[in-house]
Amino acid sequence: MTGTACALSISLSISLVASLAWGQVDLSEVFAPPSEAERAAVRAEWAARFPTGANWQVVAQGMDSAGRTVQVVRHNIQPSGIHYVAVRYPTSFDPQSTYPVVLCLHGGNDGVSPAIFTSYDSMAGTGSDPCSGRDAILVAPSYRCEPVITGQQGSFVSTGDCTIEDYEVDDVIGTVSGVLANIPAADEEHVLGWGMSHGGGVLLGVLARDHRVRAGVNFYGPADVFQSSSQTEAEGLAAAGGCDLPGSGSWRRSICDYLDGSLSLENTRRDLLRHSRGHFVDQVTRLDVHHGTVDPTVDVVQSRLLAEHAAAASPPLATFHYFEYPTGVHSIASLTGYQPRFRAFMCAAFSMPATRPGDINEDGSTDSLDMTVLLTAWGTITATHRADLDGNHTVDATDLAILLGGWGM
Ligand SMILES: [Ca+2]
Ligand SMILES: [Ca+2]
Repeated sequence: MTGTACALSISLSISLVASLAWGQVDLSEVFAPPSEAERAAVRAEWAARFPTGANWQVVAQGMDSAGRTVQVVRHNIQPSGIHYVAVRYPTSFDPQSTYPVVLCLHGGNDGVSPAIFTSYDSMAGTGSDPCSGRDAILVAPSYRCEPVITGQQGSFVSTGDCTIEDYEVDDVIGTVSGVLANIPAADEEHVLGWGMSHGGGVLLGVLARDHRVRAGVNFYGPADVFQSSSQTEAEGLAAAGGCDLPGSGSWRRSICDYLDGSLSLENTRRDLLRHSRGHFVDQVTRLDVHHGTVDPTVDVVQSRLLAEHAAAASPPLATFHYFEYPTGVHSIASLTGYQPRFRAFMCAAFSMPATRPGDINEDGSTDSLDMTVLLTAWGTITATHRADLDGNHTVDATDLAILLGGWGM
């Protein structure tokens, strides 16, 4: 082949790839169900990422209208750098006492303000604790590259690359580490959370990866994009011929990179799986899910699939409920009747019993069911498996010893 012909051939093949990527394309290959090997690869990547916070510093402080202390805290999470979190302390906070910790995970990509605590108050009905008399420490982390926005004291923008897939989950895990290390009154046996939309999806990731967070309520978060409505949407993006999408949390951006030719099929599917935490719900202990049937932003089918994954989990989750709302759209207020359910969940979570040694599935006893889970996972190297009882990232003899030590309890 002559040099000119060779150059022409390369040019032709490049333009063919580009012209094939956009337009009327069939993305079935991208959205085919994930394999166990793909799940294991994502788990392994998550296991290598279990950030801890450092240099916890209060950078702003004030009181809300009820006299509760609200802080903005700056700490370091590697490798993103500086991360900001809003914290609200209970009424008449006693540092010698202990309080549950409630993570409040916002939707969107535009940051968070202490107003999310007021939203939680109205959801819970009577302040931060609807029933048990225990007030809570509320924690609202930003996601990397976003601000914590306060009225009078300005905005505090977290550093980091907001276009990295699913690292906002790392930011929340690092926040949990920071809270437990720096607020002695935080009750490590009662860390729970709720999130909406993007924050609901983040919550699912946190619950699957960080077993210190023992209970959560997900309002219409993305849970499984390996289904036809996501494929149809992606093919619509391809047909439209271009993307202009925000940063963190969007599987759609990975599709755009795939269509641009900058992301391989394997890596595109990996990104989609990182956003499809329904495939990891077998690692979750207590979860409630609320979704409106006519949600125009996150298709209700995602929560239906999440419910299917939860029903298939072995051993089953300690508690799981899925609530669907016929006229519900993409707002909590539109989910008519959610409040009593939300309050009941929070009441139960505020008073959930401490974990028993070796009780992997948290059903109240350490027995052959837990042994089966442990032996099935034997040798797994992971930070994300419930059977890793001592948290050394491997399911091994030390975990077996813990289980046997708790046998029959
Ligand atoms: Ca058990
Ligand atoms: Ca272990």
